[in-house]
Amino acid sequence: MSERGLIATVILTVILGLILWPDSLQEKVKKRCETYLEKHGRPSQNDCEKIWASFTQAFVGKDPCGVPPDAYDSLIHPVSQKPACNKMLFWSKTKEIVHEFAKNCSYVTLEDTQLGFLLDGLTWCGKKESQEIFTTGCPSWSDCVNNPVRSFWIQASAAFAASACGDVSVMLNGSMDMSYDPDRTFASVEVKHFNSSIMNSLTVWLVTKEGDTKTCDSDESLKTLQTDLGSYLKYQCKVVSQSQLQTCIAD
Ligand code: N1C
Repeated sequence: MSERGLIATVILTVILGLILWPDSLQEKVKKRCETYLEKHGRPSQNDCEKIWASFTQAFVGKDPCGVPPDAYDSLIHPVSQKPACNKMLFWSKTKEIVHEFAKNCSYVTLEDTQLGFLLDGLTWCGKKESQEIFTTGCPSWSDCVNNPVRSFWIQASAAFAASACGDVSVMLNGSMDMSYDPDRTFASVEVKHFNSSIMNSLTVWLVTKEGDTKTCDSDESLKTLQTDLGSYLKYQCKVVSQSQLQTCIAD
């Protein structure tokens, strides 16, 4: 075989290998864990092996519809980190734009914390009386309440919200009828865990697209948000268009 032919064969084999045998969940999480620690330093309790062990004990060997949020307590509590007061950013149905914004404007979302970073976008579940870990065929968000992925985000969101301090922001989707949807995690978990002894105010950024006529006053669901916040947390709301945000991100 010519040298060129050999190089082409090697490249083809590597590509095929990557397609047929993608990283296992453990490899993916381990790589992300190393990347995170390289960027943020290495506090000893945030050891990647230990994190993997407490993560898997939450769902391995269990029915994929039988993992309640508190199964993740021994993972979440030791890893919880110092909150970035006045820079914490929540979201609901605005994930993409929020993460662009957070990255460029030094806001901190749950996915910027170690556990959020490790598990964002991944799927996992176990099986009763088995040591296997599955990444396909797992129950979806609406299939059953106590599914491993949903329970993780509920518990991680609750802990993140409980640590929210100072002036806090949330980006809600102004293109939806109810930007504050009682069924989403922001309303059903996070607002309920805000702690008015460490948090001062919540600013809603109502993100609109061109042509949207939504204002802070015309969105009835925001009245519910104000009621849910109670009288100790200050509330304000501003409409911001996606293009304004994009300009801000570019700047
Ligand atoms: O249900 P949501 O939004 O209101 O949840 C978003 C809210 C944010 O403020 C986050 O702090 O809750 C937290 N959160 C995540 O950080 C997160 N990352 C990835 C909640 N869910 C998260 N996911 C996945 O997005 C999760 O699998 C779930 O299905 C969606 C929820 O997004 P949403 O409905 O837009």
